[in-house]
Amino acid sequence: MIARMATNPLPQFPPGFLWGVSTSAHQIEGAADRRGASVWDAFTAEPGRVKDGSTAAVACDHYHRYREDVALLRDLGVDAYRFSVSWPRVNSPGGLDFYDRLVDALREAGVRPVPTLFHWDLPLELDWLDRDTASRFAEYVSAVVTRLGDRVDKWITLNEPAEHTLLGHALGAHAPGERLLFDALPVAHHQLLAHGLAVRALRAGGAVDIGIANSHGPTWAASDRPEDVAAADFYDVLLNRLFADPLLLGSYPEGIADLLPGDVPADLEVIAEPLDWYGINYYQPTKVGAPEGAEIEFGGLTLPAELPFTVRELEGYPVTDFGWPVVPEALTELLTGFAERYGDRLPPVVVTENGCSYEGLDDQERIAFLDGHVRALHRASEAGVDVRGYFVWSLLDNFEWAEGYARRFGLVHVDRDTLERTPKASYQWLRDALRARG
Ligand code: IFM
Repeated sequence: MIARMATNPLPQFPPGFLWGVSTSAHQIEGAADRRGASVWDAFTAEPGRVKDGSTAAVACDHYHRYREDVALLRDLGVDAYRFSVSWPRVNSPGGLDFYDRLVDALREAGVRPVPTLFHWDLPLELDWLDRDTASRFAEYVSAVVTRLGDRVDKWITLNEPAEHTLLGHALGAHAPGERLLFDALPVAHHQLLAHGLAVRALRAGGAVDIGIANSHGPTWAASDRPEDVAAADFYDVLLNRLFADPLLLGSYPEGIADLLPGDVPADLEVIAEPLDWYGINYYQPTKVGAPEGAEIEFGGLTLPAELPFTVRELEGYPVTDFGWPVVPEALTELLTGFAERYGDRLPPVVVTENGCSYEGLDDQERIAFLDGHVRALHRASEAGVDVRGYFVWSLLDNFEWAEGYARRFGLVHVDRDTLERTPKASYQWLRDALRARG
């Protein structure tokens, strides 16, 4: 049981540090009748794919209620709002008009818009196994920057290509529901290529402040046994280095490039376009051990026996309602480890997502979680990591992918029947803390 928190002021970060909150289009917008279908619409339509059988057709109806949500952001006092642009909506007539209105409303409210250009809702007719999807992405990005670039000055290309690859294409737990295991590697490569092409398209459109939101977490070996250490190292490659090395070092971890299609050295030049900042989504560390020769169930996933590792329960930490361990100090470890590994190739870092799922309006556990992670981030900053921002996931309770609406990550409660928004204790805490910072 986590004790009730006192509202301490937030630690002091260097000037210009951005406080923000994050959401994504498919998880909050609704208005599915005003956009084309995405892989997630097809996936949720298949019985048994989403735990509570729900879909995101209405979600939080943010499409129609965005003014109310912008007012919540203004009252919260955040500097920036990270949302995503729905590619299938942009492909539909008038689709960009919505983002035009949203960006204007945010600017009027004094909140900086920070769009993410892909957060998993791939147009249904496209497939990341197909290399051409990367070029299609760059065309779509050009259309978005042409329309919004006069009012948006901070951009994110992709959200968590690791999860989209691993959960969506390797393990089949997310859309498009493919279970290709290591044959999913081209999906990672094509997303990274799409990222590089998008950076070029954004710069050609005048953008100057470009990053990505990659998910990362420390990997802890289950023991010092060489087989556990080797398994943990392999997992670290899959979750962390496969997605960071090409961007920051211009190379893939050993052994990966041979498994990829196309002219990989030429693609790596595109992928490694310099970034203005590097976004990290952090939730938890993972304990990894040697394979045990049997299928295992972990965190709602079925991990096949042929994987060269197993994921183990991390004991001795409090857990969120989702069962995720709460380990703020692993955020410090992650960031100092990144600074060590990538040195001066690592641009300034922004935590583009961090948050937790808990029930209830008096969400003291969320306050403790956020407070602990902000302090862990501050320790990384004091240790010399150039940290420039922190975004809470999420503003609203929303559609948590294969979990449906059962997991509540919001600072603001959303009633599933009426869609009424009610700020939680954590919203008040963050608002007061942001005000107290002066
Ligand atoms: O809801 C997701 C988000 O879409 C991507 N990062 C993790 C969050 C919580 O699972």
